[in-house]
Amino acid sequence: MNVDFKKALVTGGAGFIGSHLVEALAAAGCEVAVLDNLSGGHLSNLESVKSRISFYENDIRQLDALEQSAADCDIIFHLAAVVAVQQTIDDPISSTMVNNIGTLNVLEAARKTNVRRVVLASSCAVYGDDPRLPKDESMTPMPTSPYAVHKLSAEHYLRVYGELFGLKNVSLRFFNVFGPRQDPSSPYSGVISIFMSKAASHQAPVIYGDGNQTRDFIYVKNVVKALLQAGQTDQKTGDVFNIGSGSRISINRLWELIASLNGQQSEPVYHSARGGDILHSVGNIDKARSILNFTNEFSLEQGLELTLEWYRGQMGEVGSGNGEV
Ligand code: UD2
Repeated sequence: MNVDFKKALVTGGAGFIGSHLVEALAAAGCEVAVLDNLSGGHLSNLESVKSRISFYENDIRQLDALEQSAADCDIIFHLAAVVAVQQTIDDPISSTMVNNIGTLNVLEAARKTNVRRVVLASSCAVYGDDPRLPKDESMTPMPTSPYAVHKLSAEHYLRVYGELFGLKNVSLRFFNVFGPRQDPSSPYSGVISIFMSKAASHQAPVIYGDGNQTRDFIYVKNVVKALLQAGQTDQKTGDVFNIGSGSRISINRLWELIASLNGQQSEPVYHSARGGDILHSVGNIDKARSILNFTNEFSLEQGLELTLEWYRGQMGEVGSGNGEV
């Protein structure tokens, strides 16, 4: 995909979503700076582009480091964050320093270095457990975790910087993103990463509750396309967009799909429902469709197939001592 900016900074660019974005930017001929403190990201995620990017091992809590890496950039994609919701509950103060002060630093760095645009990775978590479906951007957000508060307030900081300083910006509320490089190692990791690593080693997964709960899963490369399109939208500064597939499937069905792609017959093990889980979630993506021309190029099944292939490859590498899964 062509882009109309020459140099981009990606905060959190060594992470799961960030590294896919960095690859796409480099493929589009864009000069890319990556700032990442490697707390969740890995340099190995950037292996295929390492000779074509400038990497800064730094923290978004350091304004001077951000200013240095933002120099000459036309745009900042701000993805760096404490993304584990539980971590923001266990340690709200230090996670706020990263997610909120860090975001303010990104905006200040943009202002001071004359970066023209910022795109923020926000989250469907801002909707909280409002039972109305699908979630659309006109609903009043009702965060239920520090993480969701961080993302909502970050959206507002962007809007305010647009109004006060003319900094063009857009926030994208991602639904449940999945794909290669997503870390399956914590009980709070995305369900697809956990199911994939089980499938790759032919083990049965655990399903919490009856498995009829539903989610809107979106393949990471569809998210990258949304980020690139959002980076080129001027007319909607300060606006927010849902980025999902626009449809939902149950966790039971999800495992059936993965098991069948893997030629596996393992029955899941059922445990009691996870405290605080919402039952259903799906985003209305009409606004992104009409304003950002957003479409899901990869279907759920295609995404699952590509993801399974990657996790299987990682298992092979683990066997030979090189993998991270
Ligand atoms: C996401 C966030 C969560 C919180 C929530 C707010 C992630 C990974 N999780 O949770 O922290 O912000 O949104 O709405 O970003 N499940 C299983 N077996 C497993 C793992 C999960 O059955 O091994 C279930 C889980 O109980 C849930 C569903 O799968 O019902 C999806 O879980 P998830 O953690 O991937 O995503 P979600 O939307 O519940």
